[in-house]
Amino acid sequence: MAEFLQAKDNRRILHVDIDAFYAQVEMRDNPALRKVPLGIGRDPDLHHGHGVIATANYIARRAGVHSAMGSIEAKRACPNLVFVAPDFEKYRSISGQIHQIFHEFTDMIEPVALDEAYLDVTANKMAAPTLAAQLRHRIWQETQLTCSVGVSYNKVLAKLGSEHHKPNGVTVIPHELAQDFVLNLPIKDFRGVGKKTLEKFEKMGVTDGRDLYAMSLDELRVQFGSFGDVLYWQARATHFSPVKDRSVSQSVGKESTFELALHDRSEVEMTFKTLAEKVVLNMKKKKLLGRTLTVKIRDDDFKTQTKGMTQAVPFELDAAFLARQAMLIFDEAYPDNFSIRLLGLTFSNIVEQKYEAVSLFDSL
Ligand code: TTP
Ligand code: MG
Repeated sequence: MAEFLQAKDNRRILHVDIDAFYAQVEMRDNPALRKVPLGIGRDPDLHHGHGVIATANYIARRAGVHSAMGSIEAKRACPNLVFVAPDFEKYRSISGQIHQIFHEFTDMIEPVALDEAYLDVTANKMAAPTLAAQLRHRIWQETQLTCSVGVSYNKVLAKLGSEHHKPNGVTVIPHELAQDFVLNLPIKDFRGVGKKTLEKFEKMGVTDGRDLYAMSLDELRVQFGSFGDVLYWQARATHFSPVKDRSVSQSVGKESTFELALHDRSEVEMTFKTLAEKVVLNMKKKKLLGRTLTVKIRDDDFKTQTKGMTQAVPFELDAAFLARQAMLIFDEAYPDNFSIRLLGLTFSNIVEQKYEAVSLFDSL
């Protein structure tokens, strides 16, 4: 069955990941940093021992410095480590540049992080490895940054590919090599295998893809529940998750129409609350945020008004707050008597929550 499914998957997917992103940007902008071990984070000596390493250049990595390590620990591992505080504004703007380049190749893009995305290039006539080379060239041309790219027929294999020859490499995993590639993969490299799963596998004597392949689906389900299925199919180089194209989502909204026109302000208020709750739920499900909120009102004479509010930072996904904003606009448009046939609430200028998640590291 696995072989049959594999043969059906004719997609062409790239996974792109910038090498040591924040560190590479800082080395680009200050060449003196290229020859020293560099950690992006606050110097613990200047900040009362506080700070976390966001990333490190390859010189520092060889000394044992890595992402999410405390700055003190990093300094202990690498005493001459040079610290540079992160500049998120800069990284965000470079990320925007890179995502624009992605659009030269396809509109089916799933951003994963500021420096990382899946691209489905199935519709592009050119061969996928050629596209990978062109993409790397374009990114270098525009940003003077190197990246690694994995090319294959599913997302898991494309990601494994981009990790395979890091930094500054391309790895193509075509159908005929995929099964072998996965069989030889250390068990720790499979998607979703963290510390706990790894310990469990160690006890079971499972060390690589070949050992995993030998396990039955039932056995894997008993050990890992539904994650067992994921492992079973990964060992067979099969994974059908599509590239989730979030760039097409230009707006997320909801409208209500009324057979019997509304004349009562409290009914309007209640409707906006319900609409806001639905829109918020939908935005949360899709992990999106919006910078523009548009309120739509149509009355009995079919006069339709739309009013938008745009902010520099995305709106908080708080239904009560959004409903209040909508009411401000409504009260301005209809201070007295009214007869309302339609109310709507829509977010546009959509951004991914993941992009904003970078601010989690703002407190470094
Ligand atoms: P990664 O792509 O995971 O790491 P990287 O680009 O630094 O290194 P490489 O891809 O070559 O392995 O993450 C991208 C950026 O996200 C990274 O430069 C810094 C930031 N980041 C953190 O702030 N904290 C973290 O724990 C991780 C993993 C990344
Ligand atoms: Mg990276």
